[in-house]
Amino acid sequence: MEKIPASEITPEHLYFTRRQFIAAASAVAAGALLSACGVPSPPPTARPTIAQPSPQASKGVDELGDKLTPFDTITNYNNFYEFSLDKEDVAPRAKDFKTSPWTVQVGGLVNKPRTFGLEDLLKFEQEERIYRLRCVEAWSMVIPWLGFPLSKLLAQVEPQSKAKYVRFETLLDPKQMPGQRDSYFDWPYVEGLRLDEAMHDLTILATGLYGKPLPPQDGAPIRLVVPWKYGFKSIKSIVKIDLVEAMPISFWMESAPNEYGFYANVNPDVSHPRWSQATERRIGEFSRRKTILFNGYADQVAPLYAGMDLRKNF
Ligand SMILES: Nc1nc2c(c(=O)[nH]1)N[C@H]1C(S)=C(S)[C@@H](COP(=O)(O)O)O[C@H]1N2
Ligand SMILES: [Mo]
Repeated sequence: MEKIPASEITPEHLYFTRRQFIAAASAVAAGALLSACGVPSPPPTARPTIAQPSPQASKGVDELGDKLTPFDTITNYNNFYEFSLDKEDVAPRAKDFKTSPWTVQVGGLVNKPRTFGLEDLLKFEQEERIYRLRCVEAWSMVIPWLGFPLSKLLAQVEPQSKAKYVRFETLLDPKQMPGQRDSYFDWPYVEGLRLDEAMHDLTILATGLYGKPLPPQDGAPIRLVVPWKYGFKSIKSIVKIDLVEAMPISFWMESAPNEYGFYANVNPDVSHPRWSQATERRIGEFSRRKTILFNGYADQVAPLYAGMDLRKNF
C-alpha cells in the first residue's frame, strides 16, 4: 500500500476494517469494475491483496480536488425522514436501529430471483470509492463511500428483456422508525432508476463510509448512491429491489409531483420551483459554490440522456 504522510490524512483513512478484509477475499472479481469515478483500473496483476482506499480518498480529496467532508459531519447532518425531519436529530433517533440480521429481496422481471443476506452483500463490498453526494436542498458533502456496483448484484439475478426500470424499497417498520407512524407520507420510501442508469459503473450500493460500516443514520446496512443525482435518489436501508417494466413512482414524486421528478439529475440550469439550484452550500464552507452539471460526472453520464429535454425530464 502506498504510504501517505500522517499529516496529510485523517485517521479514518488508515483503517482496514474486518469488512475490508472480507472484501479482499473476493477482490479479484472486482477487477473489471474499478474504472468508475475516473479512478483508473490498475492492470489485473497489480490487484492489491487488501481492499484499499481509492487514490483520491487516500489523499483526502475527491476527483475534482475537493476536500472530503469530515466523518462527524457526514454522520450528524442527515436526511432520513423515517427517523426525523430535523437533519441534526436523525443520528440520535436512529442509534438503536437494528440492521442485522438483514436481507435484500431481489425479484420482479428476473430469471433468478434471490434473497441476499447481509453476508452476501458484504462479500460484494469490493472497493472503496469517492462519490459526491448533493442534496436537493442545495447543500453538499464529499463522502468516501465504500460499496460495490449495483450492476454486480443485478447480474446475479439476470434481468429479463422486459425489465426497463429498477424499483427500490426501504424497510417498513414503524416500531423502529417513528417517522413511519406519520401518515402524511406514503411509506415505505421508494425510489427508482432506469435500467441503464442502474447498470452504470458510477451507481453503487454502499455498505460503508470512510472504510467503516455505514452508521444507521446514513442508511445502514445498505443504501444506494447515485453520484450525479440529487440526494433523495439515494435510498437508504434497502430491503427490496424489483426489476419492473413501468417507471416507478418515487416517494418524492408521490409527495410533491410538481417539485420532484423521476430523473433528479444535478443540473444548475433547472431550478426547483421554490429555489434556484445554480449554487450549493458545501457543508463546512463559508461561501456558496457553483453547482456543476451532473455533479461533475457529465463525461460519464451525459450519453444516458442524449436527445432528452432535461427541463421536462427533471
Ligand atoms: N429511506 C430514505 N432514504 C433517503 C431519505 C429518506 O428520508 N429516507 N432521504 C434522502 C435524501 S433527501 C438525502 S439528501 C439523502 C441523505 O443522505 P445522508 O444523510 O447519508 O447524507 O438520503 C436520501 N435517502
Ligand atoms: Mo435531500
